[in-house]
Amino acid sequence: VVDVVALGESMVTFLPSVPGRLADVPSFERAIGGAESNVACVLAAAGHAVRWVGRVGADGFGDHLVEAIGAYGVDVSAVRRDPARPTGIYFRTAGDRATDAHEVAYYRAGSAASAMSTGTMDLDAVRSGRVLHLSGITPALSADCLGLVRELTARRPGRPLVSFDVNHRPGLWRDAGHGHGPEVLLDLARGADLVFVGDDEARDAWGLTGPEAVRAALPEPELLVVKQGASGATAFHGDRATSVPALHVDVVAAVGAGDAFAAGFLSATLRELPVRERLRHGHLMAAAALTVPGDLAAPPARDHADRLAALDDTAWG
Ligand code: KDG
Repeated sequence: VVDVVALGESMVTFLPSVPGRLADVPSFERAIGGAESNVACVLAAAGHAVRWVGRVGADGFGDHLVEAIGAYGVDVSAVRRDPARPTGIYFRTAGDRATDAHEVAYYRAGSAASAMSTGTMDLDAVRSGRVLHLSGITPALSADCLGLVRELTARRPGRPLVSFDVNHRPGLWRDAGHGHGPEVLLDLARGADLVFVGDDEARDAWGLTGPEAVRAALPEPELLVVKQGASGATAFHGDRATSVPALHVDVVAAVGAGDAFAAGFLSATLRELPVRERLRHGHLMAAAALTVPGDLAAPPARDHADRLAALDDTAWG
């Protein structure tokens, strides 16, 4: 039995050789990106049975994604290849250490993944896990992708536990003619069982300030995790709230940290650990991702992470 199925667009990512404006970077190093497959890779590295479902082109970049994600131990057998559309790619600059202000240039409009729909995906494979992990990036890609995510977040008996990371990408929604991002994302989040959202996203998208305001607007999910950047995260479980401070690390690049956090929280959720330890596993995985330039870092081994997560509050204070 698959623990987690993650569905979404993965892209070949190009990381800059030097800091500075995109216009000035002379060369880039190839890596892999994609919020949902990042979650899948971290979960697989942490010892879970994971499947990533997506669409890539019948091209070399598609081959690379399937091979690289597969090499993490993620099942890629349900990934579809599109002979007519390319694999999405993106370039980014190195963030300013203090503000993490960086540029991102996507080349993904009309990509193979933007043609994900209820008709082009194997829905049995998509629903084959205990958990289905989705994000708010997919519905921004096209009307078909939005339709697919609506179908997967519809509350139906027997569906997997639906995990949804809001991942608001204003740049993608600005170009999308099929919906207003903030409204669509709130609506989709209401259909999920477990929701991750950053307090900055909730403020910018929904005008909500502070974790309690987010919970008041999103009472439906059984678990709601509001990430508060460097200061920590708060999980609402029913009407109980649990907050855990984040680890203080020397940040190299924040990209991928939210995905690693989700993977750590999901891993501990699958193992039915207490909510406080789920948050700590999220922070531990995020700390690993924060300290490397790419999206993905090798996560701490499970027994090591368990020991760290079980330390008392004075260690985590
Ligand atoms: O969370 C990291 C992702 O943002 C990155 O890999 C690219 O999936 C991506 C996106 O659509 O922004």
